[in-house]
Amino acid sequence: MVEKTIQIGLVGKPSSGKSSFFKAATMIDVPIAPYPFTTIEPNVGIAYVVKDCVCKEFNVKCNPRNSICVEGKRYIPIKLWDVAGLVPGAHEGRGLGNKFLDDLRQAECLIHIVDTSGRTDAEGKETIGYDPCNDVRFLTEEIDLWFAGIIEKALEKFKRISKFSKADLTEILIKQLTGLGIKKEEIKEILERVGIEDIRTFATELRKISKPMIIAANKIDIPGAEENLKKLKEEFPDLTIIPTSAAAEIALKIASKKGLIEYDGSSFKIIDEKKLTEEQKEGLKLIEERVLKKYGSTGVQECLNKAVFDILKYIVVYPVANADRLTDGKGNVLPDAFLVKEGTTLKEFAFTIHSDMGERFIGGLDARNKKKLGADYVLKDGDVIEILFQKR
Ligand SMILES: Nc1nc2c(ncn2[C@@H]2O[C@H](COP(=O)(O)OP(=O)(O)OP(=O)(O)O)[C@@H](O)[C@H]2O)c(=O)[nH]1
Ligand SMILES: [Mg+2]
Repeated sequence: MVEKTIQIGLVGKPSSGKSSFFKAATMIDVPIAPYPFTTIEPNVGIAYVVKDCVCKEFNVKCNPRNSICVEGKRYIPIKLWDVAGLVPGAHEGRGLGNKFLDDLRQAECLIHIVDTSGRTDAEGKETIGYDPCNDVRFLTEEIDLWFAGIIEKALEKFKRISKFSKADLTEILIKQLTGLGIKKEEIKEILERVGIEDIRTFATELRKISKPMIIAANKIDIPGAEENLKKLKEEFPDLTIIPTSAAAEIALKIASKKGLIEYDGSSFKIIDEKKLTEEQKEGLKLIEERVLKKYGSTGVQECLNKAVFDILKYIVVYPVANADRLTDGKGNVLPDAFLVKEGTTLKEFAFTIHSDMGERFIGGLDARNKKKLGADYVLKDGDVIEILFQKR
């Protein structure tokens, strides 16, 4: 199987809470500290997006292979990247520069972790009354300038080659931009629409299609953050902005792991009051009041789900080898949950499972109604499908 794992990058200024978000989502212990540039080398780990599993509807007990099912919820793995902090002027080498963003070439979407408390400045140093709207502006600009740097290299190459032989700018651009997940047609379209005379404009357009960004308005638990969240929403009405508290999510997950609380993602129950210290009780009370009751959750899982399902427009499809029994060849019930792009056809899906399956494709069977499906059938979210193909 050549299933490609979706990759998501966490970006933001130093101390905004990228590593905290990473730890909250992956439960991998990484260094977290209240001073800038705690992270230098990137961290990469597995996080999950969550959707209701179809096992409930089919009234079966599933045996997931490529994913996990907990109480009727399917957890499907994605890859998360936590990188160093970006500061204004990073493209000129300030801070740690922006070279490390090359680790994010494969990321399909970026989550910009913003410190909404207003208690850190543009460089991640402690302050008061800082306006986080600044961070959205400068970070977008730094990402654009990272793209512009890559494009500039392509242009230099084009000029160099042009001196000796005929050079194809589009081809060179495609090569330089590989890994950024940009299609040839998209590059051509932008070249026609905005040209490349102004590298910045070209870079911005490319960034918009290849690295959509959502905002995690983090540290929402800190007093004063609520007003800043309002400001962010007013200033950037077109952006998806989700209030988060990475610190609260870490605390809740750890308390749940230790058996101190039962945590279901939106609320918690204390298992035994006596097991908790006064400090722990106080901490949990604050999380309840400032985060869960106000915003419904810590927002960490919501960010990942929004990025994958709403922004990138993936749907979940369950391939099975037997549409009656809902099993794979080994008898596992609903073994795999695949993330596929909205608009994917059945035949394209067959190819992503296995090139052999695509080449020998005959058709499909919808496990819900046993109807036959053709090559051009467009997959729907929650489809359970047996793919029929010529056996060797
Ligand atoms: N109150 C509160 N503090 C947070 C939250 N998220 C992170 N912090 C704190 O903010 C500080 C910086 O967090 P990190 O996760 O190390 O930030 P970072 O963005 O990875 O920082 P660099 O690696 O230096 O770029 C730490 O003291 C965290 O405990 C949150 O949601 N609420
Ligand atoms: Mg960090």
